[in-house]
Amino acid sequence: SIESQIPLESREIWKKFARKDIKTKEDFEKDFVNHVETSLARSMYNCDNLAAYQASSLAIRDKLIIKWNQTQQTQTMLDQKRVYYMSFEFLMGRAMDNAMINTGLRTPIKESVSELGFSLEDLIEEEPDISIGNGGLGRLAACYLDSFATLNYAAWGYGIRYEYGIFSQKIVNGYQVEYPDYWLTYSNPWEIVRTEIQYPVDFYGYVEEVPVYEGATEKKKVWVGGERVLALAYDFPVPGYGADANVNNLRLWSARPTHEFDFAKFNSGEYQNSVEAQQRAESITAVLYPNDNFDAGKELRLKQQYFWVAASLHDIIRRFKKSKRPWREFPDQVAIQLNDTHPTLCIPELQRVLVDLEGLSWDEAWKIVVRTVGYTNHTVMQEALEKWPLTIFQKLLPRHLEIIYDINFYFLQSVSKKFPGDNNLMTSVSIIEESNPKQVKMANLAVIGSHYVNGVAALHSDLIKLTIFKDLVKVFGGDKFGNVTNGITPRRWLKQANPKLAELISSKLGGDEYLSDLNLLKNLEKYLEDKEFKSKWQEVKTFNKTRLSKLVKDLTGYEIDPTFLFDIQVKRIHEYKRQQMNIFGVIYRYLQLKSCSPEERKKFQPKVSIFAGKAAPGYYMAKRIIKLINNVSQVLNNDPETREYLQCVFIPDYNVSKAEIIIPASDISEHISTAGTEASGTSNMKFVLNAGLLIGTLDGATVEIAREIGEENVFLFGHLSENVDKVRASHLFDVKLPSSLETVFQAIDGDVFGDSHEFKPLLDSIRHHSDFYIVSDDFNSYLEAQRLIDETFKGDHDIWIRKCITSVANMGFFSSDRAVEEYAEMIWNIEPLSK
Ligand code: T68
Repeated sequence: SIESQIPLESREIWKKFARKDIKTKEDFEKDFVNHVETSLARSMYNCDNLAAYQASSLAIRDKLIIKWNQTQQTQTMLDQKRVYYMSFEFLMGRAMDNAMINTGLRTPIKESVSELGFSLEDLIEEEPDISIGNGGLGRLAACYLDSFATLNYAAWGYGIRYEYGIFSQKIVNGYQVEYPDYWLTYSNPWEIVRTEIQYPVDFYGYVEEVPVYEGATEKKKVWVGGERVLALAYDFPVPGYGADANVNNLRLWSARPTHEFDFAKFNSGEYQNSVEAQQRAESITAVLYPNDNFDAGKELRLKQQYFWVAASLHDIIRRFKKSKRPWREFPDQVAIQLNDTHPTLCIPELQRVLVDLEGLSWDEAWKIVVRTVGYTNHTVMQEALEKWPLTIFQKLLPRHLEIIYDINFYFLQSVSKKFPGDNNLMTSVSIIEESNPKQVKMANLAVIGSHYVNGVAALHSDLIKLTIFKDLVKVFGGDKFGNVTNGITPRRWLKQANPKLAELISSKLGGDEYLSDLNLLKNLEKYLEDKEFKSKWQEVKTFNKTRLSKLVKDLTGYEIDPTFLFDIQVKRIHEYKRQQMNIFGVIYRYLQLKSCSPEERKKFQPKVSIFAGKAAPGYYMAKRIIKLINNVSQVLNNDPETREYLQCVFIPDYNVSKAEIIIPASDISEHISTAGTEASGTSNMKFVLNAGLLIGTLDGATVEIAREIGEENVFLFGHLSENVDKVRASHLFDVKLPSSLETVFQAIDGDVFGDSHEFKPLLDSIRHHSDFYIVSDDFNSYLEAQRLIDETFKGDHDIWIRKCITSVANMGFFSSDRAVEEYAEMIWNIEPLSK
């Protein structure tokens, strides 16, 4: 039973007035008006869309909280193992629509809202995205939270409540301009501040030797922090899918100054600094670093990481201690999953707490740490692997650095026993890189300090064993390394993003069950010959393309034609993702059209190339790519000779809620990274699930998508991952452009798309700087795949639709429910909560 301070005789009254669940329209309306009048201090005379959105959210949130409380009570009572998903980023998108869908209340609330004088669609538009993430990694975490709750796992997310999420992007004269994303402007009805949950977190200071107990001669090391801040908890309810589903928790930490501070430790010179530092406390959680797949190595980022890790572990340990179990049972009660290396400090921090504070022996503690922690890797690219200069580490976390040295010492000792004299191996597996400056290699620490390491798609998981972790595989054996292919939640990425398709599918499959058992989609194959079904399928696509056209008009002013083939590439802008190759392809097509007679042009499949995505503010090349896309758009969309056949648009400020409109509208989407560079990709899954086909390289999860839906349904091209090194080496000193690409470059050099100087670095990186991403090698094969797409799309349209239906029918594997179940079974060793 759960402890309570309420005397038994008082409990009846509590029960009598326990908050009732929203069941009917009337319940909702009552709560809505109540929130307008009290929580918002407004009335029917000054309730605008924003207030109505907030009141609706508060009413729905109340409902979630009731369930949330029940879920937490059940979890505490059952005292089963819990999972803590540590992610530095959660790209949640909007909460309200999702909450209505998952609880099954969307239809009654829509009616209520309309009876109250509003349109639900308008209210949904009032909600800012929760964009505290960069891209795939953050969105993956959000999909997994949805699956945890839906599948009834006792699993929490832990992250940071950044006040500024990923910047919002405007396009000015074709250039990206960044604006701050202050998503908390109108307060956030979805969060609950837990003023009672605050933990101190220390930084800087020094390490001291003190007696193990008072008066003892034996000494132990302890850390005396120099600067202290408070971590304050904010909770976000995460509803599972289904009327009776659980509501899980996402806990985000916010930094606050503290007043209990040991000034005595400081001389007067440091006093000033320490007070200033106090005032700077809040800056720790002020802003999300806007880089994806790149390690910027800034001290403030390490500070963010420790702040978050220390607060989360404190919380986890407090909860564990309530059960009064011995420490050795910690790994039976707690699983901690590291979403990339960002939370790797969990390893030395847990070791520190166990040894320095709880008095366990080093070996006992280390066993517990390793059994508790699992690590997910999301990249093989060198520039994305986190490394911290020892100097920064030493200053900020002096005791942790010592612990890391000790971890490394014992580890290397065991390595040298097994592989005596193999110095190269020792250098490669060491946590410390003997570079100048010396650095802590977080990926090595993560592998050494966890019991299992997984990649995020089959190809990627094989690659990490052959590249960055090759030598660690020698030491630990291959069994420590495995794969969990990423997945996406069909609740948001089908039902919410594409209600028309979801409805059509439900009508055939006899209900919504497929949304929680995605393999049921397989039954759609029965309708491959059903004419009426196929024509409805086409209607849905046209509806979604029209919906996107409206958005494009609103955001860019360009009018695109829904009868064109929609060819879409939306993701962070990165050279390895090769948006440059896509735009070169568009230019090639344009030049072809220009050189044709008007009669010949009519043979072309009309097409619009749609781009969206943010470039990291400091990523010069990525920003040039955006500028080129915008310049090309301007030329193409204003060329009366060709615009009936080819258009191009760049949609500004790509985010989750825009993705929900963009993805369902695709005929073709592009996943064209240099083979071996994209760990998985997840938008590839979203596009296929929304009845679009892919053009792609054999990279990341696209390999498995082709396996599941049939290679004949994917337009594959380009060099294979195993050949990329060889291809690269072949033009280390001299790149030969194919004539197709040469023509494109000539047009750009000839100022056809504006001042060519702006694009010179982009072209030079290919023609003069050895073309690292092998654009020149893959270009013709890419054009050939595009030609095949045109031919297929223009040909018998029934064939196209059958491909789409077959593809959707075979997407069951890519549900995040499947992915989460694999983690639970293979890595966490937990079962869903028994109800
Ligand atoms: C992505 N990684 C992978 N990183 O690129 C993508 N990096 O292939 C994969 O599908 C996805 O993770 C999910 O597994 C990222 O999104 C980042 O955003 C990131 C952020 C900070 C530092 C480094």
